[in-house]
Parts: sequence; C-alpha cells; structure tokens
Amino acid sequence: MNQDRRLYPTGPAAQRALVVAVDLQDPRRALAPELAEFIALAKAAGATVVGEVVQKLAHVDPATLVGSGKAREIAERATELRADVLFVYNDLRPRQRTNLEKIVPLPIVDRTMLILDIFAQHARSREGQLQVELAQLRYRQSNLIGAGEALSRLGGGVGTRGPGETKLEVDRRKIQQRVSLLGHQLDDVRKQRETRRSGRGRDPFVALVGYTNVGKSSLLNRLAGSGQGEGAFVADQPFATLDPTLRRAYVAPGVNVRLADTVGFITALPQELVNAFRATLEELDAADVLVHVHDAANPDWPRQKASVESILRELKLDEKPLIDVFNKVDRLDAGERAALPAGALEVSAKNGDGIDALRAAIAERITPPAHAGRGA
Ligand SMILES: Nc1nc2c(ncn2[C@@H]2O[C@H](COP(=O)(O)OP(=O)(O)OP(=O)(O)O)[C@@H](O)[C@H]2O)c(=O)[nH]1
Ligand SMILES: [Mg+2]
Repeated sequence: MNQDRRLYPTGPAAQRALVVAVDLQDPRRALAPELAEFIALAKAAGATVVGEVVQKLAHVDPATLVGSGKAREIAERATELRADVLFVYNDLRPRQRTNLEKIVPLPIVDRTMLILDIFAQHARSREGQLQVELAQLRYRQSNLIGAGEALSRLGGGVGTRGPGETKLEVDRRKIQQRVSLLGHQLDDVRKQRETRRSGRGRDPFVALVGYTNVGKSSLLNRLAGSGQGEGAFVADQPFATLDPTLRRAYVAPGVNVRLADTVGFITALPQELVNAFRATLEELDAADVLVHVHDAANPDWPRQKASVESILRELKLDEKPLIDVFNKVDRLDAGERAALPAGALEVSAKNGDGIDALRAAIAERITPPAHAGRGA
C-alpha cells in the first residue's frame, strides 16, 4: 500500500470510517445496491466501516447535505464509535463540505476521493500513477480541498511560500505547478508508448470491458492460457486492474488476436478519472471487437450492464461490434442459469466452461479482412 499517494491523511492503522448517505428515494436509482458498492469501495481502500447513517430526504440540504440537526447527530455517533473519518456517499458541494466539517470535525471523504484513493494504491505503471495523481489534483482544484500533507512533501520547501500567502493560496499554486509538471511527464510517457506500439503485429485487437470485479482479468488469463503467477493480476476487490495488459490469444486455427484487459467501470465513474484515463480508454477505439463481461453471479448485473453501456456511449464506443458474455456461471444453479437472457454466452473463467464457444464467437466477429490469408 502506498501511503504517500493517498488523497486523505491517514495513520498507520486502518481508519475507522462512519458511512453517511442521503437517500433521495429515487425510484429509478435505488440506494441499496449503490450503498453496498460504496461500502465495498471503503473496504477496498483499507478502511474499517464502524457504522452507517442513512438519512431519507426529498432533497439534499444545500448547506450541510444532511441538515444541521442530522449533522449534529452524526457528530455524536462519530464520537461514540470512535470514528476518525467520514465517508459520504452523495456528491458534496464545496460549501456543504465546509459546513459539514464544522459540525463533524473529521476529514470527509466522498465517493470520488475513495475511488481515486483505490486507484492510487493500485496503479503500477508510471503512466497509471501519473494519471491518478493528475486526477486527484484536478479533483482537489475543482472542489477547493486543501493540498494536505502528501502534496507539501512533494517539492515545496524553501522559496515556495511567497509573502502574505494564505495556506490555501499556497496549496493552489503548488497544485497548479504540479498539475502542469504531471501533464508534461504524461506526454513523454505516452510518446514512448506510441513508439513501442508502432512496432507491434497486426493481429485483430479484442478488448475486454465491463464493470469492476466481474472477472475480466481472469478471462484474459483463461483465453491467453496464462499459468499461475504469470498472468494478469486477479483479486476479489474493485479496481484490481488499472494498467492495461495486452496478451496474445488463440481463437481459431491460424487466428490469434491481441487481447486487452482494461480498467473496470463503475456507476458514475468520476469525471476526473474519465479525463485522466482518456488516453488509455481511447485505445479501445482501436478494438475490432469489444467483449463485454458480466458477473452472472451478482444479482446486480443488469444495473452494472446498463452503467457500462452508458459509459461506452459516452466514449463513443457503442457502435463497435460487441459480444456480451456472462461469467462466473459455475456459481449458478440450473434455475439461475435458465433465468439468464436467452442465447447468452455463458462462461466460467474459473473452470473453463464455455470458453471454446467464446473463442468461436470472437473468431466469427473479427472482420474478414483482418484475418484474410491467415487460414490454417
Ligand atoms: N467463481 C468464479 N469466480 C470468478 C470467475 N472469474 C473471476 N472470478 C473471481 O472474481 C474476482 C474478480 O476477478 P478479476 O478477474 O480480478 O475481475 P476484474 O473484472 O478483472 O476486476 P477489476 O480489475 O478489479 O475490475 C476474483 O476473486 C476472481 O477469482 C469465475 O468464472 N467463477
Ligand atoms: Mg482486472
């Protein structure tokens, strides 16, 4: 775990988090599955969730999000539970954040910060790390959140503090300097990657996409025949994969494809992340086929599917040939399998079921010119 890149101050021990959510009782967007997902994110970030406060409201309170009475109640709960951080599910305006912090004297972490924090912990490649840091700083800029410990350790030092500057002004100036430096460094890293790429072969390009934790990396390993230890990283946690992995995979006699694993999607993917990862996501544009992976064992898969589809639309990738694949069917009984959409491609990355059918489906969707002359 890399503490230095974390977005909010943290001690060596796991943080005790009190989760706060406003339930707007929107019939089109139920709170329960999203709140469960938020709590999973909190755990993936390394926190211990010590309590949950859900406030039902018709509208969020413009001043404090939850209302000042509820805020005082939250402050009491936080003391009782010895919480040291507040995880707030709903989007917070800067003013709501400041007001809430006055009543509940704890650092406030919102959903975007949580996701960015997990990304910061999981990024391995230089490009991934630069992209995440840039996203974090842009988020701070647009939400007027102070730079905190982590940033003052970067550069800073003698000569950075001009006469009469307030803490926030210094923070802003440092953030701005760091943002432009990161931008330049990212350009360099990307240029190097372009050079490496141009030397690559011309096998058709297939990209695995889907909600986070559905089994994309497991499928990549299965399709590419990676053995234990040499394959893409697999873990039961959101955003295990941040850095795109590319492998060669066999799909039919004489037909190989370049197979890419990608960062998982999530409902309301923070805009800062979409922007920061745009270059990586734009590579999907070069795909001949997208394989959209679903977690058939998660009852929430229809919501996840819709959310991925809307992100694909946003990225203008909705016109691409796409294969829907239902993974983890080893966890379903016969009745549950029968309830999946008719004709669904059912696979298990775990035991290999349905993988041949998936290979055949990919081979069929690859446009003929892409593998003309490569027949067995
Ligand atoms: N039972 C079962 N579990 C699976 C299957 N495929 C993946 N898993 C498990 O699901 C979890 C997530 O798998 P990953 O391959 O890391 O999922 P991912 O989509 O790459 O996730 P992110 O990179 O975090 O977005 C791991 O615990 C896997 O072992 C499957 O076919 N059956
Ligand atoms: Mg993965």
